[in-house]
Amino acid sequence: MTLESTAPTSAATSATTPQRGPGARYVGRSVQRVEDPRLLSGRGRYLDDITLPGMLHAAFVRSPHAHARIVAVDPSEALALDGVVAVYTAKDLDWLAPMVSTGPMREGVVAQSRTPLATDVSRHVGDPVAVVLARSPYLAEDGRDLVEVEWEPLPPVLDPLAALEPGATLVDEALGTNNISHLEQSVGEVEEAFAEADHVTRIRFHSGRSTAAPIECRGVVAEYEDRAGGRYNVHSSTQMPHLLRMLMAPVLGVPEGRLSIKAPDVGGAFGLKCSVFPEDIVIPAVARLAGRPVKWIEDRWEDLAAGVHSKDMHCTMEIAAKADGTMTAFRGHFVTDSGAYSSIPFTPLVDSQVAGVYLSSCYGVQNVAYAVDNPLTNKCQIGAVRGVGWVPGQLAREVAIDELARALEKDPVELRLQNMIGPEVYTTPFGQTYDGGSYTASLEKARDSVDYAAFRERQAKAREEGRYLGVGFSPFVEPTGWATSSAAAGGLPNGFFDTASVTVEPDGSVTVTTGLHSHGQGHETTLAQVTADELGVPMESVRIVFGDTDTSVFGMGTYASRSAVLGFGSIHESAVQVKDRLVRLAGAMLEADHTDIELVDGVANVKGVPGKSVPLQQIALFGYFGGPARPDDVQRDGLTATSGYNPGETYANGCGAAVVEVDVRTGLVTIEQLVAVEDCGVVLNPTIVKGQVAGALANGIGIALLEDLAYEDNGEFVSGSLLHYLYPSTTEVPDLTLHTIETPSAVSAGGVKGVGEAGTISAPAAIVNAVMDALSPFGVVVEKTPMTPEYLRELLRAAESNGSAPARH
Ligand code: SMO
Repeated sequence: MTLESTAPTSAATSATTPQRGPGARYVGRSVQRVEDPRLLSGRGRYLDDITLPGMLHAAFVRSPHAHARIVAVDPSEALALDGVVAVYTAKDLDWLAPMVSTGPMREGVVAQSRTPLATDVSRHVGDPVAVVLARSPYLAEDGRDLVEVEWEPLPPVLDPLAALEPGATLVDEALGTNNISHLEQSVGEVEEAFAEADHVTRIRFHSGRSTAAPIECRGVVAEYEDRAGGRYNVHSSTQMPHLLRMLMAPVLGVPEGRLSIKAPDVGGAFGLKCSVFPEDIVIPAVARLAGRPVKWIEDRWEDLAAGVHSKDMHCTMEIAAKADGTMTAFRGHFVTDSGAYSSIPFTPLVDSQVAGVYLSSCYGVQNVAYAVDNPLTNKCQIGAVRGVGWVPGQLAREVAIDELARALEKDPVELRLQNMIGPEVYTTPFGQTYDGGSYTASLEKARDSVDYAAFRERQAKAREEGRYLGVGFSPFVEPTGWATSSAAAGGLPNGFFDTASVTVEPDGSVTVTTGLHSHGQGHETTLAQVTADELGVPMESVRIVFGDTDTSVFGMGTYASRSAVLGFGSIHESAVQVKDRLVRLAGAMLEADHTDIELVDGVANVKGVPGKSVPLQQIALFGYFGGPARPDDVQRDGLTATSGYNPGETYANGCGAAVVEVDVRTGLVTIEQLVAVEDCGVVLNPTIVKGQVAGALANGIGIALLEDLAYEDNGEFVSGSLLHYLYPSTTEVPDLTLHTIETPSAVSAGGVKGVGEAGTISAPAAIVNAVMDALSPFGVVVEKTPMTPEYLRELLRAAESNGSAPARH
């Protein structure tokens, strides 16, 4: 894997942006990850490492049917098994409030209520209906198999388009509709643009059903302290401890002060762990009923069948264009096959709506319209997973642009460059304001990385030999740094921000607490880099504390590629206050004006006066115990400052490119080269960015070629193991070519943008376009992911039988 950095572009800088100054020694460097000695040597403390005294183990009885009435549940045989302690059903949990998604948080969404255990009807394979508690996880599973459920199968709703038809069977009768939300938005003169177009391209694309499948599945360990009004202590593998507490407390019927959420080391999350799941509620509730701590660790079947699924979207995309290639209008319809329950808190709109609102991406098209629908079906719920609906939206638009290029006989790279916005701050037709980016530069860089001109020659030569090579490009914009303005621009009327608390302890070491959470990203490293630079202290003296609602300041958690931006900003806002106190203390100690003090490597120096210095440890001690000579705010607040941060909209951008070969006899796609050009603004740590991008690209390969959560025609789920749900391994991930361009954000502290989802957004469309390019002699039209060998052979066979295929070699 190669990583090459390109000089920062100067397109977007701002006087209000604190840039890297002379004291900045860590940001921008590939500092080794602080957490790795712990995580790589097996000393991480994950959920399953937590054992509480007297703890019981839980196993869930789940529906084998897509849609069925629960006639009766008989636990007697399970209860007779030695070691089984209790079996609970929905009746035992009738004191809980319903889980509601999520009318109040989003306008235009039907609020759906559910109970954490199904009461009368189960709505997808894997829907939990009862829970067994036992002395060991093995006995709990044995007990689970002995619970007798009498089912009455109901007709399943499996086709999302049919689910939208009047008179369709309802997945949730209480709602009176299958459609969680229908939204439309249109800006400019869309109808006119299509009427006046020289050419209209219209495609259909179905992006397949995939999920995160993190190495560590989900889990919950909970206890209930039955004293002083009662309190729940819950350990959860979550990405967002405080929001989980906020959303769980009303269901459990306690104030937030009587619910603690602790998220230990988390072995991968990718968005999957920022939903609230039935098990999050059931485990603490039954711990209370049983009077003993309870642990539940999800198995892989449960993860795949009953976690969250993602990206199952039926897209229609239309482009209006002039004969010279100018694109004049985009129109998209995005139908998410939403599953049986509206996920909490983000709802299935986390896929469909974001495909719509960012439809114009990095193109200057001014007439844009979209509609979204979110039909419920008897499948697993759709929720947040890396790249969310940006991935299907990107696929629909970029595949359509390649189709337009073929129709107009234009080069797909030139066509894109012709229609792209410039590098400066830009407001889209739907009102998102991009903070500057390297839109054309990253496409040009990707083009050069695949040696485009030479590739076309190689491709022509290979075709003569009966080998089919193709190249595809996928420039993208990634919304990052989710805060109030970016959420509003993305269609969520909720305020998001984040907080950090920075403390210089009496010995000069530094403690930072944050409500962000790290589940592999390396926050213990990057946020320490930021803190060390801000305060002028050695990184080794900084400790980043997170993942516990009892000890960390309130925060919104980590998802939506937000933590670099929110972490940098909130630490910056807090650290400047603490640093101001430190230099004034040092000024008093050194009898110098505080404006002449600089803090470097944990020592305060008087600028230009060699030898006149005092170490931070002495300053801190003086700060806490130095008596009346100290500034007033130090006497009052010590050396702690807590500040929030709420940046403007922050958008990363870049471009993916893929070179593939398709074996037309087998339909197998081999990726020869996969390129990512990433512009996430100022890079905090190149190694960590490289890791994020490499992982995201692998994820994108999976979406393009392999990952498919499949249901049979009767709604049976058939992808319940990693033998059936394939994700890419070393044999499918080629040597990756990674480039970075740094366009500092015009709005965020430090010029930082996020990077967590970029490769997952760009890679699938690049790979689909490359496959279509390879197969263009056959006139094959790819209309879905994953592009399995079976699917491509089907298309090729159809092309052969209607005579459009070239002669076989
Ligand atoms: S799907 Mo991400 O953690 O917002």
